Amino acid sequence: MTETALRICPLCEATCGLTVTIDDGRLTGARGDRDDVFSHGFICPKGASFAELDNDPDRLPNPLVRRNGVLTESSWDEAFAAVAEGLGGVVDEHGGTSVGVYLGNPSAHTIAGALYPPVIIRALGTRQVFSASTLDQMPKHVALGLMFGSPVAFTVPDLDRTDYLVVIGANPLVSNGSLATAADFPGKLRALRKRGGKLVVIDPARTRTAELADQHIAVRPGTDPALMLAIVHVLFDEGLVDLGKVADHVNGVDEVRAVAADFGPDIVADHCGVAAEDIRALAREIAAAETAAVYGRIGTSTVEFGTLGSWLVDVINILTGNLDRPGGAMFPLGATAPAPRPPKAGRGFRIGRWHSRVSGYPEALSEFPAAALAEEIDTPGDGQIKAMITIAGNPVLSAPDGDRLDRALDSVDFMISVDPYLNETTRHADVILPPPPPSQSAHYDFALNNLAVRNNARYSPPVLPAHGRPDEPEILSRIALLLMGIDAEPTAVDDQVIAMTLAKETADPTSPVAGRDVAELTAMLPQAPGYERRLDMMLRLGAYGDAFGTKPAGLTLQKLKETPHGVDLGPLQPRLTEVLRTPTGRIELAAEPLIEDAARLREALHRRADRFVLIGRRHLRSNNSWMHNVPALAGGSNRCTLRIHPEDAAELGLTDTAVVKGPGGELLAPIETTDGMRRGVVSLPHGWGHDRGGTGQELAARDPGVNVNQLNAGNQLDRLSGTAVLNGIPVDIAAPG
Ligand SMILES: Nc1nc2c(c(=O)[nH]1)N[C@H]1C(S)=C(S)[C@@H](COP(=O)(O)OP(=O)(O)OC[C@H]3O[C@@H](n4cnc5c(=O)[nH]c(N)nc54)[C@H](O)[C@@H]3O)O[C@H]1N2
Ligand SMILES: Nc1nc2c(c(=O)[nH]1)N[C@H]1C(S)=C(S)[C@@H](COP(=O)(O)OP(=O)(O)OC[C@H]3O[C@@H](n4cnc5c(=O)[nH]c(N)nc54)[C@H](O)[C@@H]3O)O[C@H]1N2
Ligand code: SF4
Ligand SMILES: [Mo]
Repeated sequence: MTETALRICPLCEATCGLTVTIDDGRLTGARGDRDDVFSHGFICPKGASFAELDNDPDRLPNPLVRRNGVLTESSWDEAFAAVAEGLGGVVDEHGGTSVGVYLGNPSAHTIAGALYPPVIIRALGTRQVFSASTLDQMPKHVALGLMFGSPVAFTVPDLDRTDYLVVIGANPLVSNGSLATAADFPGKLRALRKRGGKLVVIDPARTRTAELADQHIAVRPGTDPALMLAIVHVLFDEGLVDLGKVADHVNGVDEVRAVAADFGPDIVADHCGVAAEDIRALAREIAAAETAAVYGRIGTSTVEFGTLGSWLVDVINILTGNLDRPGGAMFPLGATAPAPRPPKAGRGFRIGRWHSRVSGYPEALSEFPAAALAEEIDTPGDGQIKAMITIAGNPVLSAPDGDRLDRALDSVDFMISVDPYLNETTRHADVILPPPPPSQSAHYDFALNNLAVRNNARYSPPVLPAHGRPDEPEILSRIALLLMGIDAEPTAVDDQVIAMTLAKETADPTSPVAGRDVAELTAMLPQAPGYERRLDMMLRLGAYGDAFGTKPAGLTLQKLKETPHGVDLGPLQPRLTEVLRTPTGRIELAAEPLIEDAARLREALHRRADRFVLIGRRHLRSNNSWMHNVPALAGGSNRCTLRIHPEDAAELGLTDTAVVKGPGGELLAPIETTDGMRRGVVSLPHGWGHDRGGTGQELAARDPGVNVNQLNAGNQLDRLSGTAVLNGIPVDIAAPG
């Protein structure tokens, strides 16, 4: 008999609601849930292959434990015993601070990834913390922190209401959007144009998003900060600055004007490869639009001046009066975010509170650069990483210089990977603890709901039973308990967090539960898995919550369960004063680290242009490194090819393949000529290079592709955020010979 169930898709940031079909206890299909309050039936090819991905025969059903050098299937008890012995041994000998932790991208999409890694890191007391953030959005965090005092005060474009959208270095028609959670991003862009709005895309490649746009500006890679400063220059120069409603909350406007003075359109035009007149026209149009939003993503982030670029996106939003107003760039308010408190001065945000051991990189958000992981493992000395825990990550392919990391991981005393697959990274583990597939896991978007272009809350309980297999919350809790030396049920971790949180909330006079009794509140949480108890607590303490009974109409987990298609919490609302946490209580438009970095950028304007620069791209039917093993997503065109302009290819005498040489290595890739590439710019996707052996992804290994990150030496970082430069890498291209 065919049954159906609802499940939010965890495969990208769009968080679409799916209706999955189940036959005989197995997932057999997935379609968009038309009644989902957020996605209204939208689905992409990845979501449509949810059942295949879930059933992938190469997913590990049981833990693997290294015995006599060989990863061998074991029981869960044996695996946890091996963790206790191996990790315990390293901690006893070298301390918890010698354990490195790497958190990968799917951690942002799972309940487990949101709730448990902080507990593990705290239990270890380690500062050797790394994540995919420094291969991705860390520049945005740092820019937000410096400007608003909170590194998670995300601004997102109000897609449904804007009249003018500038997309810089993002390709939402393929990625389905990032740091702006919007199911059916493509549909929202079409709707914008249909209602008479304008879409401008700034990207060195003519992407699908650029093809949809009214205007495509093919900027030279890595030069957007200069381009944006030129826009700022024009805004000041032509008297177009109008801060609108936020005018009384901004410091530093004059300093920004002074910085931009050096970046006139005529000065940056050559550097950016964009005509000065086009820059002026763009500035005038943004200023003149009824409402406008500038939105930047990977192309503004994983570049040399990533933090500057991320900052300037919002500088333009602010100077044109578009921050915090409908149709502009707004602050979402997720249902599990703490309920807004009265405005207050914060402690401000700082980077570099401590520095990495080997290269002295500043921490950002208590993390070191992922690009520095290998050196922290393979450089002997005090504080060297002796053991590793990877959770939902594949840094051997996703971070620069995978060969070095490959060797480094091989050398640690002990390594645990929490991952469903045996892959390029996890093959080095001594114990792999595989979480069950998504169908057997509950889902709530703790992180992404705070980035949604419309506020909403949706919860999916597990669709299928896990048959006695521990879920990921339990796996991570058991690791945490081992480290804390506590012999208790896994839910003890949740109980501890709940006790701590409620103690703090009840003692806070501005909390919705100020002065109440912790025991009474705890008793109101459901008899349910620990993560559900925590979710219920967070919802009830949140902006829309029932405040533990004081607001009976408010949200609880029970209410979410009764509304399986989700609760719509309405369009984004202005809320600047709630989010500001700078010491002055105002937006710091000209924070010192940014102004200093702008001076470095001024120097870079005169740098000689490289013959070729490499950028990345994504594929609609892929996701970073881990979806190349699903038949429905494999094959077809646009796989791991080097895209190059036909005239560049002809000049170099390229026919089928090209040798690409970068600062960190060289590789041979099949070429694909297209006039959609800017001359002098080539692109290769990441997440490929499945030819290392010893992995368990049979299909992926058959069509391995090449690892673009091997071209990267790993020492080029955005200075402020420690984010690896993954776009705009100088390369030499030649015919094989
Ligand atoms: N050159 C270049 N490199 C890039 C990028 C680029 O644009 N260009 N992009 C960067 C970006 S934006 C990112 S986010 C990173 C990603 O970097 P990573 O997060 O390190 O890599 P992924 O390929 O996303 O690996 C995800 C891992 O999680 C596992 N996994 C899947 N589902 C689950 C789950 O439910 N639980 C657990 N525990 N594990 C799971 C998969 O098997 C896989 O091993 O790559 C970065 N690397
Ligand atoms: N199908 C699919 N969806 C995904 C992923 C995937 O791998 N596949 N990955 C997910 C992840 S982890 C993330 S972080 C998001 C990323 O989401 P997006 O940022 O929307 O995705 P990208 O395709 O990396 O888009 C970056 C764009 O920047 C352009 N670019 C490169 N360098 C520059 C530059 O210097 N300046 C400018 N202006 N543009 C530049 C590239 O040509 C590219 O079109 O996508 C997510 N969604
Ligand atoms: S767009 Fe993202 S969330 Fe939606 S179905 Fe596709 S992969 Fe899933
Ligand atoms: Mo990402």
